[in-house]
Amino acid sequence: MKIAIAGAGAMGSRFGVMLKRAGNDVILIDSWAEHVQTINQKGLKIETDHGSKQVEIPAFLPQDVNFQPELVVLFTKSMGLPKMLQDIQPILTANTKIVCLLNGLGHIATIEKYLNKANIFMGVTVWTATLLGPGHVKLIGDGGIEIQNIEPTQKKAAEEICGVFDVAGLKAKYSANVMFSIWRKACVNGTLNTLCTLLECNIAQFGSLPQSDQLVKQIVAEFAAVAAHEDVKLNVDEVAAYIGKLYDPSQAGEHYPSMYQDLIMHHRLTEIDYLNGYVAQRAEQFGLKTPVSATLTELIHAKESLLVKN
Ligand code: NAD
Ligand code: AOT
Repeated sequence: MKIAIAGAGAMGSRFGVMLKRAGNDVILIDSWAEHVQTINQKGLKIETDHGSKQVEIPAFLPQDVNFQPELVVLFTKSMGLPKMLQDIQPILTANTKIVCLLNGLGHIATIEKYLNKANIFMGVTVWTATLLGPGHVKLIGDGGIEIQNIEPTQKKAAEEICGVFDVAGLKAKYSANVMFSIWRKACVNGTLNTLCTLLECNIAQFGSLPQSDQLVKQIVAEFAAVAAHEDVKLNVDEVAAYIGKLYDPSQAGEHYPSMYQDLIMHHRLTEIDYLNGYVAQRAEQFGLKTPVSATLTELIHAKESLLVKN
């Protein structure tokens, strides 16, 4: 299948490498010129549990792409999504399918401004990846994907996309309720990404703190209250238990969340406004109180003011 990865940082590189290895015709699209140039000149350098490797995979700046993909996999950060959707308009046809696996809330409304519902497939992933520098990523650990069509007639197409990912070893499953999956993953990120970034620790270190259970439950309860107003039912204890299992080093314990990578490692802006910030903002619209999410959002923005270079 002809596949374009739109946003080829840590996760886009992982998906690009695995889909190409399975025999697909894959290109990477990214607006970071040094990254694109390094990949084209030296290959993409990947660090795995079995050592280091160079993978040849064509990379393009958005304005230079001359390729008509059957499938586009979106992997920008949330803030970069509208610009990427705008930039790839020239390569999309009426039949191009787009899969969005970004973390965060509110992306469907953004994507619907650029594409028909029938072409949009939403999902979440628990794969992880780390960007070490231009053209250089670390891909360790195991993962999975859940995907669903958002237009009821497109179930078969969603199952076919799951098949393409699955054959590539990406462990994809059709989700019967992707909005639930998206909200539950947002709870993972709204707790672990935000708190590991403020506390400057990895997931296992956070999980070992005496405060971890109570903090997670408070945040998940706020997410659940807002989710209920969007017709998604989250069970706070079930979601907190799901998060608690990730502390184990055999799960995601050794992972430094992408928000930590952005702010602490690279002094870049974070996705907070699409996680706790989204919840705090929607709560206000619904007349709900979510003080923990509101304060965490302000704390991350304050830390961005201290660390992000202009
Ligand atoms: P990333 O930051 O690695 O890549 C996103 C974009 O940022 C790319 O376009 C990349 O080129 C650009 N970028 C990165 N460093 C740059 C630099 N120094 N200068 C200029 N541009 C730079 O993002 P990611 O971690 O792959 O995340 C993509 C999406 O997947 C996000 O929504 C994230 O929350 C989600 N996600 C990430 C992980 C993870 O482990 N990283 C896991 C699950 C979901
Ligand atoms: C993660 N991490 O989603 C994935 O880093 O943004 C991220 C992310 C799966 C399980 C636990 C954490």
